[in-house]
Amino acid sequence: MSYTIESARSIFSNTQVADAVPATTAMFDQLNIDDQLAFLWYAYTELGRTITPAAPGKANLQLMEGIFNQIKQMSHEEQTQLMRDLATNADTPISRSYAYFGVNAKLGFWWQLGEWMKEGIVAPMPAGYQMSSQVKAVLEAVQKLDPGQQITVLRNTVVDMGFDPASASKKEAEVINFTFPRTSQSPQFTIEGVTEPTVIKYIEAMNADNVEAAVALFASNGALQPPFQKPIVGRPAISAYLRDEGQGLVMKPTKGISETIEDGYTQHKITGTVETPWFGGNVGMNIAWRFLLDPQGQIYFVAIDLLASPKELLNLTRG
Ligand code: 45D
Repeated sequence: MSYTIESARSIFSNTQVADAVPATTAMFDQLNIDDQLAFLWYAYTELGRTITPAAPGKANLQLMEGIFNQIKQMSHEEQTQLMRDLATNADTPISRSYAYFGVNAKLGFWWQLGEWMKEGIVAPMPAGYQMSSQVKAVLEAVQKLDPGQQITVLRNTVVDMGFDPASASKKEAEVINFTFPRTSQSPQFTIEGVTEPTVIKYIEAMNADNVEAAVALFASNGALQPPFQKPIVGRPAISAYLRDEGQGLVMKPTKGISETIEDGYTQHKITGTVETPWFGGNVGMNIAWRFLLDPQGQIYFVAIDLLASPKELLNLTRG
C-alpha cells in the first residue's frame, strides 16, 4: 500500500486531542465585540501574569514603532475603536498591517497594548464595567482548561484578528516577524522507547532553531500538521511556517513508541512537553508528535497534537 497525506493523518488515531480548545474558541467567537475585548482583558490579566517580560524584547517591539506612535497619539475613543476594528477584521490601515505580522509579532503587539492599558496610555476597561453572563461563561470554560490549553485559546483569538485581503500570498509578504534569541543551551532529552535518528534530529534541530536542518529531514512531498490545523505540504511551506511559529520553542519529549509498518515505512509516536518563549518554564504544553517516515527515513508526515490531558502522555498504543 502507499500512503497519502490524508491517510497518514490517521496514524495513532486513538490520540485524544484537546477538543476543549476549539470548543472554547467557538464560544468566544459567539460573543459580541465588546464582550470579546472584555473577555480578553480578564483572561490576559489572569494568564498574562506568567508571560515572561523578556519575551517580547525591545528589539522586536521597535519593529512596530510607527504603529505604536500612531496609537499613542489617538484619543481613548479612537484606541477602543482600533481594538474593535482589529477584532472584527474591519478594513483599516492598521488592521491591514496587522494581518502581515507573524504570529509572535501579533502577540507582542497586544502584549504592548495590554501593558499600556494597565498604565492608562491606551484606553483601559471602562470604570464600573459589569461583566455580562456570556463573558462569565467563557471565562469559566477557560478556567477549566489546563494552562497549555488556556494559552492556546488566547493565542487563537489574536491570530484571527486583523484584515487580510489576500491570505494566500501572505507568508511571502510578511513584514514584521519576531526573533527569540536563545538564552540557554539546547535542552538535553532522551526519548524512552525511541532511537530513530530522524526523530532525534528533528527535535535537536527545532531546539536549536535550525529550521533548515529540520526541513531537510522531510521528504520533498512531506507534510507537517500543527495542532488543530490542516497539513502544511512541501519543504518551502513547512520552512516558512516553522520560521514564523516554530522559533524559540523548547521541546522536551520523554517517551515514545516505534513500529515498522508496510513497505519499509515506520511510524513513531512521541509524547512530552513543549514550552513557548512567551511563558518559558511557567507553562508546559502536553504534546504528541505522530511521525510517519518513508522507507528512506524521511519525514512523510508529522502531526503535532495538543493533548486532552496529562494522562494522554502515557497513551502509546497503536490505536
Ligand atoms: O483584544 O514540533 C488585551 C509547532 C485586551 C512546530 C489583549 C510546534 C484586548 C513544530 C488584554 C490587551 C509550532 C507546530 C487583546 C511543535 C485584546 C513542532 C491581549 C508546536 C488581544 C512542537 C492579549 C508549538 C494578549 C506550540 C497579550 C504548541 C495575549 C506552540 C497573549 C504554542 C497571549 C504556543 C500569548 C502558544 C499566548 C503560545 C502570549 C500556545 C501565547 C501562546
